[in-house]
Amino acid sequence: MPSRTSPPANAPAPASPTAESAAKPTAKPTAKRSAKAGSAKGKAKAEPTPAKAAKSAAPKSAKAPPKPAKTAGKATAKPATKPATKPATKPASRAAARPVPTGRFITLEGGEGAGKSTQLRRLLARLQAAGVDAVGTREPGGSTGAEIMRHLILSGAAKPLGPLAEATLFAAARADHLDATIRPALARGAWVVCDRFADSTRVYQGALGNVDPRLIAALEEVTVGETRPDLTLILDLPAEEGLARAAARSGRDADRFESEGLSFHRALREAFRALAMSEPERCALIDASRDADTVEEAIWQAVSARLKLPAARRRRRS
Ligand code: T5A
Repeated sequence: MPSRTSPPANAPAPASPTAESAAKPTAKPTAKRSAKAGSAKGKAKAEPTPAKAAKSAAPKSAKAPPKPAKTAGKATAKPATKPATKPATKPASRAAARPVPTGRFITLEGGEGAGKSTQLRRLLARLQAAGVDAVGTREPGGSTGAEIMRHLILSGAAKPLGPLAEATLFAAARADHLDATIRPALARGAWVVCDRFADSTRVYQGALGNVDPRLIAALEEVTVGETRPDLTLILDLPAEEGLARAAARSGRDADRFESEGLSFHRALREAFRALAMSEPERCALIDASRDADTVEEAIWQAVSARLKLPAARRRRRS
């Protein structure tokens, strides 16, 4: 378990007012997720699979079934002077309001080479050390079918068809990923950390590809539905830095989107920043130009402040 220290005192300030310092707890889980847990599809392997080892670490509380509602029978045993309706209805309504056990859904977004994959691994390790059953996954990909589509899209084979076709391909891959990997994990109470998600379609195909926003919204509605992220960490750094990092990485040629020009990547950064500003409750803008340890700590602060970690383990760490 990486036990990392606080950021150095001279660490640069967060990049914007919505950045990690805006630790406004928004801990409400995303509303009723239409989980298709337990389906045969749910057994499909996600890639990458860094979180397999964490399966047994699920906090008991996350899996505990809701307590049964108090029975209305008690009310009838009360003296006749007391109205029977109050005790009979109150426990029932409390039971109805009790949430179905569900995990949390965190997404990492940002431009090329921003450090999403690096930080996903680090966040998973910290969540697991905090006693959370945490699963790492990515887009495009994360399920058998979606990984096939990843290859198709990132090879550039679909580029001649245009951004609208690419948006639908990303959406189709996402639908499979949600059904096979994300929803089953959330339904069992796991936390899912995903490298890119629907915001990438909004930005790459929507904002930059000029695909009609109504189509982007409709695709999101149909594929994502209620499985919206509880927290989106947007890693922000100048496009030049991100591209330099991606290029310095050995053993890999530039893919379909990395090979776009600098102006594309600058516009990309601005679109992600605008997204963070437009949804501050869900999004935290993280200054990703700092060293990896400092970025990791900033992410951990944002996650701890906005989502409720298992209390006992969290106290032990501090
Ligand atoms: N896409 C995706 C769409 O257009 N629409 C969609 O709907 C979706 C879902 C996916 C592509 O698909 C597009 C967007 C993408 O172009 P990908 O291969 O998954 O392609 O690529 P990216 O998601 O862009 O991820 P990258 O692998 O390029 O970059 P990361 O994950 O952001 O960065 P990472 O962690 O691999 O780091 C890059 C290098 O920098 C170093 C790392 O060691 C590594 O060498 N690094 C740092 N160096 C200095 N300081 C730090 N803080 C560092 N952090 C990492």
